[in-house]
Amino acid sequence: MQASTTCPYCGVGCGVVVDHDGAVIRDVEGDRDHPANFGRLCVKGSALHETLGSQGRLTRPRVDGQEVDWGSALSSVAERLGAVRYRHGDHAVAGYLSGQLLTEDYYVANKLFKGFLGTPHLDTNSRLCMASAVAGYKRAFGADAVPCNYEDLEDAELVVLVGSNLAWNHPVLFQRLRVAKQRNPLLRVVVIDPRVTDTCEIADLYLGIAPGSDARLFNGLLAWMDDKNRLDRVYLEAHTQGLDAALAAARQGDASIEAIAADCDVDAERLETFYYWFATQLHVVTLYSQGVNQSSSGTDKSNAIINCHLAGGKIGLPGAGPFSITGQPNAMGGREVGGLANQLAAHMDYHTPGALDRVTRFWRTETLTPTLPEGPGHKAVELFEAIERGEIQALWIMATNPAVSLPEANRVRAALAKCPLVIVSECMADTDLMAYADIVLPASSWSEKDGTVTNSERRISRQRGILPPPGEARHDWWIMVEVARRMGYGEAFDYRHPYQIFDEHARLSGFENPLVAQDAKPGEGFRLFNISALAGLDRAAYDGLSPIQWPVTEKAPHGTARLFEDGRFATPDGLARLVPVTPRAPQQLLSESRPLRLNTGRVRDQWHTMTRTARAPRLMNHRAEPFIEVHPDDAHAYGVADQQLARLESPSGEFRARVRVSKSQRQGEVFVPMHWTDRFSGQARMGSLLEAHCDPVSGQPESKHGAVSLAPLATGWEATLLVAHDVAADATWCNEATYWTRVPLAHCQRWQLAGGDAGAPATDWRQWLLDHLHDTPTLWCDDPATGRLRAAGIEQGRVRWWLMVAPPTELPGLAWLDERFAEAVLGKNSRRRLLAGCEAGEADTGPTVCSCHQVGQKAIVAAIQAGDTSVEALGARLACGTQCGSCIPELKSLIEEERAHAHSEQKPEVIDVA
Ligand SMILES: Nc1nc2c(c(=O)[nH]1)N[C@H]1C(S)=C(S)[C@@H](COP(=O)(O)OP(=O)(O)OC[C@H]3O[C@@H](n4cnc5c(=O)[nH]c(N)nc54)[C@H](O)[C@@H]3O)O[C@H]1N2
Ligand SMILES: Nc1nc2c(c(=O)[nH]1)N[C@H]1C(S)=C(S)[C@@H](COP(=O)(O)OP(=O)(O)OC[C@H]3O[C@@H](n4cnc5c(=O)[nH]c(N)nc54)[C@H](O)[C@@H]3O)O[C@H]1N2
Ligand code: SF4
Ligand SMILES: [Mo]
Repeated sequence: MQASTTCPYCGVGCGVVVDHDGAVIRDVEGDRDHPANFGRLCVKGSALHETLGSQGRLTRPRVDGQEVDWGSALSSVAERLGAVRYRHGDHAVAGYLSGQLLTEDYYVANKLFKGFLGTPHLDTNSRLCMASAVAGYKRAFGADAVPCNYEDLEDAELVVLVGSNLAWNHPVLFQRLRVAKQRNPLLRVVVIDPRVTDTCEIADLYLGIAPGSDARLFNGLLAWMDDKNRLDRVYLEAHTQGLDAALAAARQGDASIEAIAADCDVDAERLETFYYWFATQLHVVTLYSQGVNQSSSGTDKSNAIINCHLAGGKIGLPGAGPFSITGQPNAMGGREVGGLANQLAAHMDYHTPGALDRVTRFWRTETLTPTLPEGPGHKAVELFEAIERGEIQALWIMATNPAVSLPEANRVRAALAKCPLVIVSECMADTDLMAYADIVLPASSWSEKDGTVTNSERRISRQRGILPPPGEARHDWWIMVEVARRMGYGEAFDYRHPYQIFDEHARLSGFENPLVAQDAKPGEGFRLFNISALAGLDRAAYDGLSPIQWPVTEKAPHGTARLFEDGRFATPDGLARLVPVTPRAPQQLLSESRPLRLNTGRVRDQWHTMTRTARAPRLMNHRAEPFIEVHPDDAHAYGVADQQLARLESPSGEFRARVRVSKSQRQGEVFVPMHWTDRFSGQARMGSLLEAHCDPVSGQPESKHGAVSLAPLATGWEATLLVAHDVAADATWCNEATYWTRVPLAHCQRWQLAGGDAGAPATDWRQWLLDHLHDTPTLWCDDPATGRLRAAGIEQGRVRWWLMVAPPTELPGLAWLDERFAEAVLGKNSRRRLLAGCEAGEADTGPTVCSCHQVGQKAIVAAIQAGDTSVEALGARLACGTQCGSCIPELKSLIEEERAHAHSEQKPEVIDVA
């Protein structure tokens, strides 16, 4: 059977067609009819079916560590929340949500916490993600509204990517842009990012700016446009306010190209080329993401960008606009229902005139004590500080993991440990957060839950429930509805299906909301977010809902592709605002003891804390271990080498990982992935390194600009241990390892270990095996001179474990070894070669580059050396890059690297100033 739904990962929001039998999803493919992806999927999307299954799922509620039935779990939640409210007041209760909840879940949570529990302290992980973009849009347009759509990227003459690694994090959009560029050779792409990323593959110009210098760069652009008479005076006059103040701020200090180039640490000629391109093209899209948002001046950075668009009239047209791309599948939906602590509901803030009264009447909370909270609640970082201070006594967390993803994560953990009541709604059994939960509620997951999500271009799509949830897992909205009932709010939460919640959400969006701002009667407030034409859908219509872009109103029943086409904005006077911006440096200060700028972000094949992507072994091969990317000069200066272990330190924590020396990194900066948690590695949580400095307007933490020291991690040995999945080992080896990381493979677990002190007596590995695996080796081969050793345990013909004591660079073909764990009885040949680790003639192909076809780096390099010097030739020989296309940038850079290698050691140039 086939069913169509939406991908649960990134904000591109691709349509997915699944092939299933009602119990298992056998395959997934891109939905050709979905306007976000037209049939394409990236590697994460196409591996979705490999991440499902009941293994590892939470299947029963737990209270104080005891499994209980739903009745008692829900009563415990209701009673304990009630007790905290009674003793400490409504404001002692808080919720922390996520852009991975569906809109219907989000709506119920917002209504329950703000409307009925009477607490404003409901925030979401979107605070760490989109808050600055939201604040920037609101300051400029009077509403949190993304003006553009995906076609605009294709229709543009210039696409500027600022702080976005589109190739890895929004791969399908990247592919759309690549195709658009092939079709229209005049379409230019500029990448502005301190790191040379795979996104640079399609860049005509790359500006490797100093971290945090974006506002200076865009201020400079505004001043330059004015100097060169490139402002759109007609547009400015008719549709905006604030130009003079914005220009005055932009001209502070020295606004010469040379001075700006020096502050941003880029070449002046390149900078001016960018300014020239931007100023002379009308159809410009600036797409920005976490390099802009995750900054202590993120809101100003986004307004500096928006200012330039307004000043050039480059907005409200096909192929033009400032486009904040969203990260999570439903970051937008959360913003729409009002899930951020400074929002009330449905694009109304607490201070929006008439909003409190309107929402009170709509939710019918006027007879309740308490009434709606009167002002905003704590934003994420403040929320956990309030927990630390003991002001918040009860916290309900849904679909996010603050113990990993917040800055000063160790402090967050201490606060959670102290909090008297922590309730966690989660799909997976084993996450870092579970240790802090008093009540654990098993939630249904993607492919099981029903509802809607909104993608980056305001497009609402259905996620459809296809399989039954495992065990007793329940939908998030259902869990909240049952708690609300037990607290006496049954009437207001009388939902039996998400379509009813969606209907109420749609009605609220249109409640006392005139279609045009100027038509507002007294007491009515205009909100751009309006989907009133979707109110009243019955279950069948809701189930069949096609993707549609808001606003969806009587005036625009088929949705709205682009906003502000008429030049009217959502401010009271209809004018957009240019905002004066004074650039500020990152708040985490570099010093002699913390000399390096810490950048953090994503890798292509992983999703956040890896609870889902680590279940698909093929997604683990691209970057199998946590890493520290460092410039060769810094590697030299700090005494670390490629593939060695190293550690980063800051006052709040430590991070241990493997070094990747790379010229794509600027000198003085290091990059680490955000994904690894204590489930997967000993000490590789980036959140523990960062200080919690936030943007003063949006409250978004500065997650991209830490300050750390770097040093080698000295150990006496390194080892790789493979263990069959069904060996009951409790990983005691982690306790004494200086470094460990776990990599799920298809048929075994791979453990990468390091320990001992340099120069200490050699480890007795036979004893080690006895202690940790309670086994003696069947095969053994060692070299006392070098300390290298390989051993394996075989039981009744089956491989149980395999050990190599040597650096992992000496690992023989892992894929072959993994396969051996699947052999019921090890063949004679396999047994003979087990320690060597490969079939004769079958060499290790290296780390995976193409995850779809499992093609490794070594195999690709060998093919390039043999003359396959184009992506097409590599595809023809090895099939790499021929399915989802996510690895094409990496293939190209391997080709480049080999070429550079051939022409002596040169920095690969991705820059071509046309
Ligand atoms: N594979 C994968 N894709 C994802 C996700 C995932 O976990 N994995 N998560 C999704 C989510 S929730 C999000 S929010 C998006 C994020 O998508 P992106 O924003 O593209 O992701 P990041 O890797 O966090 O950061 C982007 C870039 O910002 C750069 N940067 C750092 N500091 C600065 C600066 O000061 N100025 C500029 N201009 N750039 C800077 C970094 O070097 C990095 O390359 O990805 C979504 N897509
Ligand atoms: N240093 C640094 N820190 C960062 C970032 C960075 O770039 N650098 N990025 C920030 C950004 S942009 C983001 S979005 C956050 C992401 O950080 P988190 O939100 O903490 O990470 P996830 O792993 O996505 O957590 C989602 C959890 O919800 C569970 N889950 C999934 N679906 C459901 C569901 O339907 N219901 C329930 N109840 N649970 C579900 C998953 O198993 C998982 O445990 O990290 C932020 N932190
Ligand atoms: S681009 Fe994003 S939404 Fe599309 S398949 Fe990949 S992860 Fe899913
Ligand atoms: Mo995000």
